[in-house]
Parts: sequence; C-alpha cells; structure tokens
Amino acid sequence: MADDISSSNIADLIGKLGAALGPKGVSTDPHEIEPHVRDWRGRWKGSTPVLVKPGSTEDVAKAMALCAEHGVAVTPQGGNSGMVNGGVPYGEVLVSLKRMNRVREVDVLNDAMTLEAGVILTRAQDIADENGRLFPLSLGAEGVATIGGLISTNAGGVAVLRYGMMRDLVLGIEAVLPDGRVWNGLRGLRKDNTGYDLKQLFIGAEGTLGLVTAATLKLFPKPAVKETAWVALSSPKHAVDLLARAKAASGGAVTGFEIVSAFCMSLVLKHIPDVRDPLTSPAPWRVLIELSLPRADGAREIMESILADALETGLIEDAAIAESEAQKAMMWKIRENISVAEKAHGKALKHDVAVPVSSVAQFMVEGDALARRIHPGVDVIAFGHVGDGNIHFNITPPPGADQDQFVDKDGLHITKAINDLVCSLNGSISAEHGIGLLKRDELAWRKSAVEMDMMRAVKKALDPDNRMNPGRVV
Ligand code: 2HG
Ligand code: ZN
Repeated sequence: MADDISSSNIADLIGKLGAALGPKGVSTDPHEIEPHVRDWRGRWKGSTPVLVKPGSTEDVAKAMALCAEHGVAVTPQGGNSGMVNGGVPYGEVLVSLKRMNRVREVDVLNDAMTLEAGVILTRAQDIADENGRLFPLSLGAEGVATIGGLISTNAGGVAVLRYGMMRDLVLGIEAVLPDGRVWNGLRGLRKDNTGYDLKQLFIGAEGTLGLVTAATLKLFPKPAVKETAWVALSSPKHAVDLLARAKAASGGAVTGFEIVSAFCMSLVLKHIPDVRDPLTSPAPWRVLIELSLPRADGAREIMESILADALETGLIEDAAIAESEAQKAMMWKIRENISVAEKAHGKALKHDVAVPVSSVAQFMVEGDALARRIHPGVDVIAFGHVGDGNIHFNITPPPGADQDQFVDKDGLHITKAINDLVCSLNGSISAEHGIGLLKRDELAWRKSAVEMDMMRAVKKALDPDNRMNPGRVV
C-alpha cells in the first residue's frame, strides 16, 4: 500500500488541501472531527489527521489528486450510520461529502432526479414528493443517511420487496477516481447497453473504488393510499405464508412486510417513549403489513379480506388495521426504533443476513436454537424484512457478561454457527449493511476463490495503490 503517513508528508498535504479547498473545506479541529471517527452504535473509535469537506465535485477531484500525489489513503463518509465499521477512518484522510447537498435536476417526465452525494435521504424523499413522485428508499436512519453513503453501501430498508435496493434505484452516478479524475456517468436512461455497467461497481463498493459525488435516481408514481396493519401470529412460518397470501390477494401491492419478535417489542416499549403495542395478544410475533395502492376505493377491503382469510384459517391470532395517520405512524415507529432500543439495551452481535424467503422460517427457528445452545443465557433480537428474506438476527450477551468481551470474542462462535446456517441455506452473511472491516476476513473465506479473484482484480484495476478505504471489503 502506497500510504505515506509520515508527519511531514501529512502536514504538507493538509497545507495543500487547505490552499486548494479553502477554510470551509478542511478541518483539523478535534471537536469537529470527534463525531466522525466513532460509529453510530458506539462500538468502534478511529482517528484521522484531517477532515476534508469538499463543497463540489471539483473540490473532491482536487483533494483526491493531492492525496494521490502524497500517497495517502482516504476514507469517504456519508451520514456515518453504518453498522459494519466501513466508514470510520483508522489514520486515513477522512472525506465527508455532507456539504455537497445540492439538487442538480428533477426531470419529472423522465421520472428521475439528480442529487449530490450529501443530500439526506428524508430530503430526497421530500424533493420527490414535492414533484408529485415517490422516491421509495426508506429506512430507520433516513434522517441522517446520505445519498452517497446509501449508494456506497447499496442500502436496503423497508420497501425493497416492491422497489428494490439502492442498486435498483440508481440510473447513473458521478464518481471521482482515486487519482482525481472525474467520471460523469449521470445518465438518466432505463436502457443503455454500451458495455460494462460501471456504475454498479461503485454501488455497494463502500468507497473502496472511488468517491460517489452525485447520482441520478429513479422516481415512481405516488400511491393514492397506503393501508397498514399490525398482526399477531405464532411463528415465522405463519408470517412467510401470510406474505405469500398478501402478495397474491393484493396483486403485488405489498410494499412493507416486517416481522418483530415479542422480545424486540419489549425493548421498544422499555426504551422508546410514547409507544404502545397496538395489539394485546400474547402471541410471540408481530408483523407490520403495508399495502400501497393506486386507488383509494376498495383498498381497505383488500387489506380486510387478507386479514379475515388469515384469521379464519388460523394463520394469524389477531390484527389491527390503522384507522388514522397517527396509528400508521405508531406501527412504523415501533418497527423503526428496534435498532435504537437495542442500542439502549446494550451491545449485541449483529447478523444482517439473507436467505431465500422460503427458508426464512427454518433459519429463524434453527438460528434461535443454535445461539441458545452455544451460549446459554443469550437473548435473540430477531426482526426485519421477511419480504426480502433479510432478517436482523442480533444476539445480546447473557446477563452480567462483559459486553465487549462478548461481541469481540466470546460470542464469535455464535456468529460462525449462524453464518454456517445461512450459507447452508444458500444465503448471504451480509444482506444490506455491507462488509466494512467487520466482515472482511470472513468474506474472504466464505466466497469462492474465483469470486474473490474477480473482486480483487476490479479493486486493483481502479485503485492500484490501494488508497481507497483500504482494508475494507476486499
Ligand atoms: C433495520 O432494519 C436496520 O432496522 C438496522 O437495518 C438493523 O440494527 C440492526 O441490526
Ligand atoms: Zn434492516
């Protein structure tokens, strides 16, 4: 790795960055840097000699060229809400894209908008809404996550079963390469068969190939109505069966299908203010179902008939349909705050895994038994995106255990066993959070040699000096 971090080289680089980007573009103030070198979950702490805050693509290009000239590595950062230790710097120059938050274009007839990397997801949703369209990506961290970070991690969230992941929502990107060259790939085309689809390399690359500075994103029609229900049921198997029935009975209108265990529910009730369970059922699972429909009339009947049929056949124990926006918001508040409640509860081993939807129930039952057998006393925080086969299967240490010791060492037997189970079901050890540093070593032996060879060849071709977020992913 051509990474010259000698202090005179760094001091020289910082001076040149300051001259090129101006005072707004560079900071060495420890107070300003502090929140950028910790992860959201409070598990990792890194360091950086300098925080670079470019205001434009030209600034990014200048900064990257200077870092290349000085042989210094770079870690890009968006909203810093990641979960796999991918955006925390460990001595690299930290580039935060947050100042780049302009709307470049909204092309309503083309159902597309072009935004800079620092635009926050909720703002992107609002811009679409103001233009009579929907930008469907939605997730718990949407108030802080940025377009650049969401692209770099190929974010998923709660609407993937209908609209896809970020990878499916991007028409074009602009990126700055490790040597400072700018690639303008901001094409708003649905069809473009002109060779390799290079933008896809940058999506989910976690900043290891270059810096995404802007993107052209797909827009969709706004649904006329959303019907939201909260369901109590006895097993993940019933949830998967309910999903299939809901999809068939609604003509594919299911836009959300999220499972929540009773333990998750108890954590949310304990740690999040002003929450109540819309159902009093003692059943061990809850599911949030959301249908998005183009017409208001008849929408309620579709949801009612799905639930009536499921009640009659014993698939569900109880159900409540939201009667107001406030009730819908309560259902989503519970779901979206599980991560926050888990954080308040303490440290946890994170497993963001995917299996085919048809194997979700088997995974959840066997995974639960495995974790408790390997480490008696643990609790399982199981929730997530059943419709995508993506379950968050987080494990908390037994009461009284040293939390750091558990997540960094003792609990790793559980992680190995869970991931073995996932792979035996033809699944993935990272569904939507990425690889970062956390899963890098495991990825290297989980993937086939030929797949790792191809990934390393791509990395070498675009970042020959290994200066872009080195050590992450590959
Ligand atoms: C969610 O679905 C997020 O709420 C976070 O992906 C999952 O904290 C987690 O494990
Ligand atoms: Zn998730």
